[in-house]
Amino acid sequence: MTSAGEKIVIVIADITTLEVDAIVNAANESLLGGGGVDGAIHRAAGPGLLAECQGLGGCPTGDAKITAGHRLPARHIIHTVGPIYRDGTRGEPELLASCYRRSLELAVANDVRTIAFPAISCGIYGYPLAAACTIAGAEVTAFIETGEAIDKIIFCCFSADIRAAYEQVVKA
Ligand code: AR6
Repeated sequence: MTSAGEKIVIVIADITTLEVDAIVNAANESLLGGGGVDGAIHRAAGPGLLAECQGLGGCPTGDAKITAGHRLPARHIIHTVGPIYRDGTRGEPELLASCYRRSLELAVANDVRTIAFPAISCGIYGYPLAAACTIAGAEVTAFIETGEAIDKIIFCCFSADIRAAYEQVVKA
Protein backbone atom coordinates (compact mmCIF):
# COMPACT_ATOMS: atom_id res chain seq x y z
CA MET A 1 0.00 0.00 0.00
CA THR A 2 1.43 3.37 -1.01
CA SER A 3 0.71 6.54 0.93
CA ALA A 4 -0.58 9.58 -0.92
CA GLY A 5 2.69 11.42 -0.34
CA GLU A 6 4.63 8.93 -2.46
CA LYS A 7 2.63 9.95 -5.53
CA ILE A 8 2.99 13.71 -5.00
CA VAL A 9 6.04 15.50 -6.38
CA ILE A 10 6.88 19.20 -6.05
CA VAL A 11 9.14 20.66 -8.75
CA ILE A 12 10.26 24.07 -9.95
CA ALA A 13 9.77 24.14 -13.72
CA ASP A 14 8.09 25.71 -16.71
CA ILE A 15 5.04 23.45 -16.95
CA THR A 16 5.13 23.50 -20.76
CA THR A 17 8.36 21.46 -20.73
CA LEU A 18 7.12 18.55 -18.60
CA GLU A 19 6.90 15.08 -20.13
CA VAL A 20 3.72 13.89 -18.47
CA ASP A 21 0.43 12.47 -19.70
CA ALA A 22 -1.32 15.77 -18.97
CA ILE A 23 -0.58 19.27 -17.79
CA VAL A 24 -3.26 21.48 -16.27
CA ASN A 25 -3.84 24.99 -17.56
CA ALA A 26 -5.08 27.81 -15.30
CA ALA A 27 -7.42 29.23 -17.91
CA ASN A 28 -10.34 31.68 -17.95
CA GLU A 29 -13.97 30.93 -18.82
CA SER A 30 -13.48 31.69 -22.51
CA LEU A 31 -10.75 29.02 -22.86
CA LEU A 32 -9.34 31.22 -25.61
CA GLY A 33 -5.99 32.03 -24.02
CA GLY A 34 -4.65 34.81 -21.82
CA GLY A 35 -1.56 35.72 -19.83
CA GLY A 36 0.41 33.80 -17.21
CA VAL A 37 0.64 30.05 -17.56
CA ASP A 38 -2.28 30.08 -20.02
CA GLY A 39 -0.33 32.30 -22.42
CA ALA A 40 2.79 30.16 -22.03
CA ILE A 41 0.84 26.98 -22.80
CA HIS A 42 -0.81 28.44 -25.89
CA ARG A 43 2.53 29.75 -27.19
CA ALA A 44 4.24 26.41 -26.67
CA ALA A 45 1.37 24.25 -27.94
CA GLY A 46 0.88 26.30 -31.12
CA PRO A 47 -2.20 27.51 -33.00
CA GLY A 48 -3.83 24.08 -33.14
CA LEU A 49 -4.65 24.46 -29.45
CA LEU A 50 -6.62 27.67 -29.94
CA ALA A 51 -8.48 26.08 -32.84
CA GLU A 52 -9.45 23.12 -30.64
CA CYS A 53 -10.43 25.40 -27.74
CA GLN A 54 -12.70 27.43 -30.02
CA GLY A 55 -14.88 24.35 -30.35
CA LEU A 56 -15.28 23.81 -26.60
CA GLY A 57 -17.73 26.62 -25.83
CA GLY A 58 -15.84 27.87 -22.79
CA CYS A 59 -15.84 26.43 -19.29
CA PRO A 60 -17.49 27.57 -16.04
CA THR A 61 -15.35 28.49 -13.04
CA GLY A 62 -14.55 25.38 -10.99
CA ASP A 63 -14.92 23.01 -13.93
CA ALA A 64 -12.42 21.58 -16.46
CA LYS A 65 -12.19 20.51 -20.10
CA ILE A 66 -9.56 18.44 -21.91
CA THR A 67 -7.74 18.92 -25.21
CA ALA A 68 -4.79 17.35 -26.97
CA GLY A 69 -1.32 18.59 -26.11
CA HIS A 70 -0.56 19.65 -29.70
CA ARG A 71 3.15 20.65 -29.81
CA LEU A 72 3.73 20.05 -26.11
CA PRO A 73 5.52 16.97 -24.80
CA ALA A 74 2.36 16.32 -22.74
CA ARG A 75 -0.32 14.25 -24.51
CA HIS A 76 -3.20 16.24 -23.05
CA ILE A 77 -3.98 19.64 -21.59
CA ILE A 78 -6.68 19.88 -18.94
CA HIS A 79 -8.00 23.42 -18.88
CA THR A 80 -9.55 24.46 -15.60
CA VAL A 81 -10.89 27.82 -14.52
CA GLY A 82 -9.95 28.93 -11.03
CA PRO A 83 -11.87 31.56 -9.08
CA ILE A 84 -10.87 35.21 -9.08
CA TYR A 85 -10.03 35.84 -5.42
CA ARG A 86 -11.95 38.68 -3.76
CA ASP A 87 -12.15 38.13 0.00
CA GLY A 88 -12.50 34.39 0.42
CA THR A 89 -16.21 34.52 1.28
CA ARG A 90 -17.52 34.34 -2.30
CA GLY A 91 -17.15 30.59 -2.68
CA GLU A 92 -13.51 30.82 -3.71
CA PRO A 93 -12.27 27.86 -1.60
CA GLU A 94 -14.99 25.51 -2.89
CA LEU A 95 -14.43 26.61 -6.48
CA LEU A 96 -10.67 26.13 -6.23
CA ALA A 97 -11.13 22.68 -4.67
CA SER A 98 -13.52 21.82 -7.48
CA CYS A 99 -10.84 22.72 -10.09
CA TYR A 100 -8.50 20.09 -8.64
CA ARG A 101 -11.24 17.46 -8.32
CA ARG A 102 -12.70 17.97 -11.79
CA SER A 103 -9.23 17.99 -13.37
CA LEU A 104 -8.35 14.70 -11.67
CA GLU A 105 -11.67 13.13 -12.64
CA LEU A 106 -11.10 14.10 -16.28
CA ALA A 107 -7.56 12.77 -16.06
CA VAL A 108 -8.66 9.34 -14.89
CA ALA A 109 -11.44 9.24 -17.50
CA ASN A 110 -8.78 9.80 -20.19
CA ASP A 111 -6.21 7.27 -18.94
CA VAL A 112 -3.89 9.96 -17.67
CA ARG A 113 -1.53 8.45 -15.08
CA THR A 114 0.87 11.37 -14.63
CA ILE A 115 -0.35 14.95 -14.31
CA ALA A 116 1.17 18.33 -13.46
CA PHE A 117 -0.70 21.26 -11.89
CA PRO A 118 0.36 24.90 -11.78
CA ALA A 119 -0.71 26.95 -8.75
CA ILE A 120 -4.23 27.60 -10.06
CA SER A 121 -5.56 31.13 -9.30
CA CYS A 122 -2.31 32.16 -7.57
CA GLY A 123 -1.15 34.60 -10.25
CA ILE A 124 -3.41 37.05 -12.05
CA TYR A 125 -6.46 35.77 -10.11
CA GLY A 126 -4.84 36.74 -6.79
CA TYR A 127 -5.53 33.74 -4.55
CA PRO A 128 -3.33 33.88 -1.41
CA LEU A 129 -0.61 31.29 -1.98
CA ALA A 130 -0.64 29.49 1.38
CA ALA A 131 -4.42 29.10 1.40
CA ALA A 132 -4.43 27.85 -2.20
CA CYS A 133 -1.67 25.31 -1.51
CA THR A 134 -3.60 23.98 1.49
CA ILE A 135 -6.63 23.36 -0.73
CA ALA A 136 -4.52 21.85 -3.53
CA GLY A 137 -2.74 19.50 -1.13
CA ALA A 138 -5.96 18.39 0.55
CA GLU A 139 -7.83 17.72 -2.70
CA VAL A 140 -4.97 15.85 -4.33
CA THR A 141 -4.37 13.73 -1.23
CA ALA A 142 -8.07 12.90 -0.90
CA PHE A 143 -8.20 11.91 -4.55
CA ILE A 144 -5.20 9.60 -4.30
CA GLU A 145 -6.72 8.00 -1.22
CA THR A 146 -9.86 7.06 -3.16
CA GLY A 147 -7.63 4.56 -4.97
CA GLU A 148 -8.17 6.01 -8.45
CA ALA A 149 -5.66 4.96 -11.12
CA ILE A 150 -3.18 7.80 -10.94
CA ASP A 151 0.58 7.28 -10.60
CA LYS A 152 2.07 10.73 -10.13
CA ILE A 153 0.73 14.20 -9.38
CA ILE A 154 3.23 17.02 -9.81
CA PHE A 155 2.85 20.45 -8.25
CA CYS A 156 4.75 22.52 -10.80
CA CYS A 157 6.05 25.70 -9.21
CA PHE A 158 7.29 28.70 -11.13
CA SER A 159 9.51 29.93 -8.30
CA ALA A 160 11.09 28.87 -5.01
CA ASP A 161 8.53 30.72 -2.88
CA ILE A 162 5.73 28.70 -4.46
CA ARG A 163 7.63 25.48 -3.83
CA ALA A 164 8.13 26.48 -0.18
CA ALA A 165 4.39 27.06 0.19
CA TYR A 166 3.62 23.54 -1.10
CA GLU A 167 6.26 22.02 1.13
CA GLN A 168 4.44 23.46 4.13
CA VAL A 169 1.30 21.48 3.32
CA VAL A 170 2.44 18.36 1.45
CA LYS A 171 4.48 15.76 3.26
CA ALA A 172 7.07 14.67 0.73
N1 AR6 B 1 4.87 27.12 -15.68
C1 AR6 B 1 4.42 26.92 -14.42
N2 AR6 B 1 3.79 27.86 -13.69
C2 AR6 B 1 3.61 29.07 -14.27
C3 AR6 B 1 4.05 29.37 -15.59
C4 AR6 B 1 4.70 28.32 -16.31
N3 AR6 B 1 5.14 28.50 -17.56
N4 AR6 B 1 3.71 30.65 -15.86
C5 AR6 B 1 3.10 31.15 -14.76
N5 AR6 B 1 3.05 30.20 -13.80
P1 AR6 B 1 -1.64 32.59 -13.63
P2 AR6 B 1 -4.39 32.44 -12.53
C6 AR6 B 1 2.44 30.25 -12.46
O1 AR6 B 1 -1.66 34.07 -13.54
O2 AR6 B 1 -3.98 33.19 -11.33
C7 AR6 B 1 -4.59 34.09 -17.50
O3 AR6 B 1 -4.65 35.31 -18.20
C8 AR6 B 1 2.34 31.60 -11.80
O4 AR6 B 1 3.56 31.94 -11.18
O5 AR6 B 1 -1.09 31.98 -14.85
O6 AR6 B 1 -5.24 31.20 -12.37
C9 AR6 B 1 -5.81 33.22 -17.75
O7 AR6 B 1 -6.26 33.31 -19.08
C10 AR6 B 1 1.24 31.31 -10.76
O8 AR6 B 1 1.84 30.72 -9.60
O9 AR6 B 1 -3.16 31.99 -13.47
C11 AR6 B 1 -6.79 33.79 -16.77
O10 AR6 B 1 -7.42 34.94 -17.29
C12 AR6 B 1 0.38 30.24 -11.42
O11 AR6 B 1 1.12 29.80 -12.56
C13 AR6 B 1 -5.95 34.16 -15.58
O12 AR6 B 1 -4.64 34.39 -16.10
C14 AR6 B 1 -0.97 30.73 -11.89
O13 AR6 B 1 -0.88 32.07 -12.34
C15 AR6 B 1 -5.84 33.02 -14.59
O14 AR6 B 1 -5.16 33.48 -13.46
